[in-house]
Amino acid sequence: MKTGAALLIDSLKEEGVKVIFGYPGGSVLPVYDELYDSDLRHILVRHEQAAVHAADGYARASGKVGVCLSTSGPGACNLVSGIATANMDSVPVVALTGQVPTGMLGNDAFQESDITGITMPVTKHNYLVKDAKEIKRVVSSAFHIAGTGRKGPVLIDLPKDVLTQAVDPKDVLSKDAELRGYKPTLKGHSRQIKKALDMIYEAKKPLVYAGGGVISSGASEELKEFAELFCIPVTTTLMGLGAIPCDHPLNLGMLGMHGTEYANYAVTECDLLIAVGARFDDRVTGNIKYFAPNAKIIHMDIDPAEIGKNVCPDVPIVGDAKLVLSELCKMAEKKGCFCEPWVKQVKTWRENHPLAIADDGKLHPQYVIRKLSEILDSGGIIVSEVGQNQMWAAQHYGFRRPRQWISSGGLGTMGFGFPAAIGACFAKPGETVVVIAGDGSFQMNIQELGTVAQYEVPLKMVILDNMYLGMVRQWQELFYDRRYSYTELPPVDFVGIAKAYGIKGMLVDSVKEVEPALRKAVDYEGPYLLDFRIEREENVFPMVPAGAAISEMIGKHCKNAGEP
Ligand SMILES: Cc1ncc(C[n+]2csc(CCOP(=O)(O)OP(=O)(O)O)c2C)c(N)n1
Repeated sequence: MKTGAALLIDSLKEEGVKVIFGYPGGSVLPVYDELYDSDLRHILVRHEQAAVHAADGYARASGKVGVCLSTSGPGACNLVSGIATANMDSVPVVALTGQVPTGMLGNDAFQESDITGITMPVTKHNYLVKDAKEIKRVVSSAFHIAGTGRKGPVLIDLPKDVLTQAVDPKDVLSKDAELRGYKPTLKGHSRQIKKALDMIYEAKKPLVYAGGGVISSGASEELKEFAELFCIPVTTTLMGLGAIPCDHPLNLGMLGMHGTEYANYAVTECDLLIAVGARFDDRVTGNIKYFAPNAKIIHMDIDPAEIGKNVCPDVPIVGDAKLVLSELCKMAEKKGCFCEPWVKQVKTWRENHPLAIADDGKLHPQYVIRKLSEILDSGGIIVSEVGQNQMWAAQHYGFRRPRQWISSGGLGTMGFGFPAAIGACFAKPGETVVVIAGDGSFQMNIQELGTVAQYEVPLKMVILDNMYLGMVRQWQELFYDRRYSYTELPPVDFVGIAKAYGIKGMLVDSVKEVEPALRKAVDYEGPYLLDFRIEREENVFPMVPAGAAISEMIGKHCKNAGEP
């Protein structure tokens, strides 16, 4: 006989799980008891929100499904922001939650919460298991759903009596990932692909707009091949950074609210927009009425629900980006650069409107990021928090490959970056992992310094410390007449806090210290925290004000990045 908890551990191992991030409590004690002598690695975080973000970071860095575990009630509820974060960015996570015994469901029992009900809108799918015989089947289906098609989080709620229920192995329902009604379309329709090709041949000013779908489908080689085949410039979303190397001649960097000037001009001028694994998010399109106003649109996406949601494409193609792009390349007859004047025009924009960085002897965050990029030779894994720090990192770090950039794009969850970076360290043990944080975001999950210390996670923590909730302050400066309502934060001795956990750190407040400090942190074997006291009222430019067209950027190519 085997208990439900033992079957759960067996099933996780069968799915190839090596590490899970979690936090115990009464209703999951049977699972923790099984973990006690299991060779599955469990990482004890300090808050359940960190467990799900760590599982998410693990998934984004590795391409595998990340797993987290919590108890019922408050533990499960603490997962919600993290599940919603993974959902918005289509990240494969399996969240396991304990639940009160089945006989008490619906009674408002101690630590009961209807977590399947609560997470229904923010999971790809969820399960409440009522019989231990089903555990294997449910776990295998959950992994299949999380990691295929448009990826996403799946929650499995496990009542305590199900975890303790003894089952005869012969009664265990066999795992069966063939789910009726769940069949993602992977191959693009050949007639649509042919139509897309005709449209590409007719275009004079084509542009690729690549999103996170390219990264999650592992399509970046195909994207490069496709762009090079026809010589089409590529702009990426925040989630698509790394899909094409930063120094590729056709790469225009990020578009949208804090995108490069040249990418936003290119979108506004193009006559054909080829969206690949991107969802026309409002942070990208600005006022959608003026987004790509002259362009026909080809939209490739694995999720049919994305097609026509925000824009109506001329050619929709439902399918996996990797397969669709390679099919496009295969079916192409006419190849080569047939839009030379356009490519030249884009190049001129790029040369004339570079991203600005001030050179006045003060400590600017962009400089810190560029130095980091230089020191790591644009390598490593960069995880950001949310706010200005995120946008500076996105703009100024030179990403070369997919899964090198991890950031909460869709939900913009402060407190995501630090635990997600811990997850990335477990996913990629040999890599240098750096979290870039604002002082506000870092304090949202600062307790995870305990996890970093306990497991000697060799994470490098870079805090761009402006003693403000910087991005909100920037909006108050620009759109609320500098009325800084509740966005100032008092100085914090982050180095002292790190020290209290036994972690090394250094405060940096001058330009000349930046490079040696970064080198010291990177060369150090264990975790290291750097607190950069940056120019307090630095802004992120260019910026498209909310509701404006993306061609209407403020703070354009001014030498001093501090002035709009
Ligand atoms: C959980 C959560 N609460 C509130 C916000 C709204 N918000 C977006 S950016 C930001 C300020 C971030 O400040 P900080 O982490 O110090 O970074 P900075 O912008 O200064 O780099 C806030 C409050 C959010 N994104 N997430």
